[in-house]
Amino acid sequence: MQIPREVLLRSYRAMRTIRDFEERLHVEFATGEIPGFVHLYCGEEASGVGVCSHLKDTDTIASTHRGHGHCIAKGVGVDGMMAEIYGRSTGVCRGKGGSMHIADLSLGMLGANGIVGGGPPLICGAALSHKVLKDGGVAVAFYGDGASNEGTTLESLNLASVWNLPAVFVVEDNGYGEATASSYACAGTQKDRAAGFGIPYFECDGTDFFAVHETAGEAIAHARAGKGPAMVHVHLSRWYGHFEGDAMTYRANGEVAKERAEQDCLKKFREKVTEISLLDSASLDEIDASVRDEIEQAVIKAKAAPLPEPEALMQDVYVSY
Ligand SMILES: Cc1ncc(C[n+]2csc(CCOP(=O)(O)OP(=O)(O)O)c2C)c(N)n1
Ligand SMILES: [Mg+2]
Repeated sequence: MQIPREVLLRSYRAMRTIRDFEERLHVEFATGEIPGFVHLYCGEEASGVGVCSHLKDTDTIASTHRGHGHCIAKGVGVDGMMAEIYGRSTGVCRGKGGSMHIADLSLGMLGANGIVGGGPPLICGAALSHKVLKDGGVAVAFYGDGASNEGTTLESLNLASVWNLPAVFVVEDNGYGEATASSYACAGTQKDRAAGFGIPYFECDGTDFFAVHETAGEAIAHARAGKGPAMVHVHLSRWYGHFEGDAMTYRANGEVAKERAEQDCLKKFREKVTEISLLDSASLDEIDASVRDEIEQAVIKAKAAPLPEPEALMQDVYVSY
């Protein structure tokens, strides 16, 4: 499938933004200035971006505890995200959510989620709304291999299938749930699980933007056409610990270094697009420089922003209709 130039440029920018955002957070978190927990998406960029490259603002996604990449891929601005992670009042959730609760409903980003397996049920609700309202929208749940074992996820697959919902289940399989290998913790296969609920199954290399784009495109088109849910099993790797501070003693020596050297989605993207002259290096270099500056500014602005006022504590607790 021929991907338009502006989609390629936008997707590269989104992947580069996620990478730089995460690499910078890794450094900033170590200073102790960032409250709470941070889980980095570094290494998994092509998945969120490849999937979201098919979505509009009116489509819905639900994310995980490792949610920064999904937010950026769905168009949430880095200034508001960085401020949120620093707990500042200028944050996208006014500094009250932090890393694991970034949401922007105006962009169809229902939120990062500290509850493993919390996204799939939300997506059934969102997909039911899309179906009832007949707005042509699709709802996508990103979840991990660990979350694939949660009852909530399996119930959601069932519900989405029996209600024929426009829902896409994206299993981001990075091989580990915390320190436990998925080869140990996941019985059977994701493919068999999808088949068990009568759901079409797709799978792809999550370090190759083009593979994710093509595969997710088919799954999303299936759901958008009213043919019911689909599952996309994305194989990828996380480059940092489960959370910032995890010593990763459960990974083999050199495992991550090898993945960084050989399976870097940004390097693969650049090699492919320049080799077949879809884009030139200069345009990619320009994006790199502009993103570097954007992230730098986001950190400066977040650090300078005020914390929420005490009076804000009870605001936004309940929704008013
Ligand atoms: C319901 C629930 N159970 C357990 C946890 C603790 N926990 C947080 S992340 C995680 C592992 C999730 O693994 P996976 O779904 O593969 O996502 P990954 O971290 O690999 O992106 C666990 C067990 C939780 N947050 N929520
Ligand atoms: Mg995992």
